[in-house]
Amino acid sequence: MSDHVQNLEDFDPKVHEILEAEDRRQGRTIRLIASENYASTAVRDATASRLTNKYSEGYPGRRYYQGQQYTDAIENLARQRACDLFGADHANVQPYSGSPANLAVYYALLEVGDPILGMGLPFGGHLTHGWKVSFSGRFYDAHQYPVDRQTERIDFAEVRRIAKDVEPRLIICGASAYPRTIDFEAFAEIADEVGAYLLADIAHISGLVAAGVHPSPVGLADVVSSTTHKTLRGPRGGLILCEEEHKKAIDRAVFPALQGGPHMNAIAAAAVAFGEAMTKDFKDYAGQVVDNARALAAGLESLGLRLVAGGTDNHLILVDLTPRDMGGRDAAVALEKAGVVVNSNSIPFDSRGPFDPSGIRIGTAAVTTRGMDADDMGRIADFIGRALDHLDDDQALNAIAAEVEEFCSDYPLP
Ligand code: DSN
Repeated sequence: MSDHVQNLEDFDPKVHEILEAEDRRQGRTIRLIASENYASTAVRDATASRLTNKYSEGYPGRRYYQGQQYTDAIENLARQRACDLFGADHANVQPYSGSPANLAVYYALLEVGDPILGMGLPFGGHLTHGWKVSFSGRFYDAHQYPVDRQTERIDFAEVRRIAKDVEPRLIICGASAYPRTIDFEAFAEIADEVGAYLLADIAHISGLVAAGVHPSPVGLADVVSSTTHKTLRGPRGGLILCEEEHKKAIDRAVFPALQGGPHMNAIAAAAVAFGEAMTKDFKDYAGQVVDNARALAAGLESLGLRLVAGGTDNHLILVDLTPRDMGGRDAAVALEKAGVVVNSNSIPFDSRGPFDPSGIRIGTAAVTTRGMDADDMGRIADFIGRALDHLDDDQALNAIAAEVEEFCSDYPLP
């Protein structure tokens, strides 16, 4: 057998060993990173398919290389399922991930230098919503809306005031760290009043939207962007949904303007994930994600922790550690030692810097996939509370990690 056809373990034991170790890490720890999930075996099978070998620049029926009988079939299926799942007119399933999807939307709708208005990164927005270090803050005249200082929720009077002032060509709603329901109707009204396009970036909540446990922006926003791997539980990838009117501009922006060959194996896996998301099991799953987030939020509050915006309506909780006199980074490092994996995160009006902010962000999409329920959230809150009480005590943190591993062994990875 030539080296080329040997399996991974035989050919490259080093890589194999690292991947096995990652599997064990994922299995023995509690995954609370709000943007992560566990894709199904079916999704991973499609990701590993031989479509990874194929180039297919263009779109179904109009490709630049031969041999597209099955790429066309798979991309058409993915597009149709995405449209059916979200009730959209058109879907582009080629973006490599969420940031390239947003870049394509900007490219399609704007000229360089146009004013845009998005949620500030420190208030829960994404880098690509106009933050200064991203293309969106450099190539456009980017303005940002905050959340209200008291309620830590979006203040639509303030969004409207800023929108009237800066007259953006595009308003971006959606967030990476906002625990409350997003009122897409209110954003659409403001966009309409100021003559702006509206982009809803639902990367975090697309699984909840697909399942009907969060309101949908489809039909309200001109364009909707998403990743496919967060609450939607697919492969890593991006998705753009739009009205018929923007279809040509969006498709041209993705290819040929910004991308070359689409990753057809990821598109096949996205088709599988869209199919999964149409099932009753997925609807039940998404409802449980929200129930679990509420249960975990209640558990954390009962430990005396302060939650940004007073709790959660979705899959995500932001904990403000300022009253505990600790930074988010120290907390995240200690939690990881205890087997609980989160990320440190800025909170609204954070007095600390982005590398060591005042909060941690917690999400329930992944633990719910493993089958954990609201009672289990009580156990998880307890692990978190004890780890935060023993920030510098490695022995105590190791002991919690052993308990976490035992707890996780009841919930095998998909
Ligand atoms: N990195 C993603 C998140 O964690 O929210 C956003 O791109």
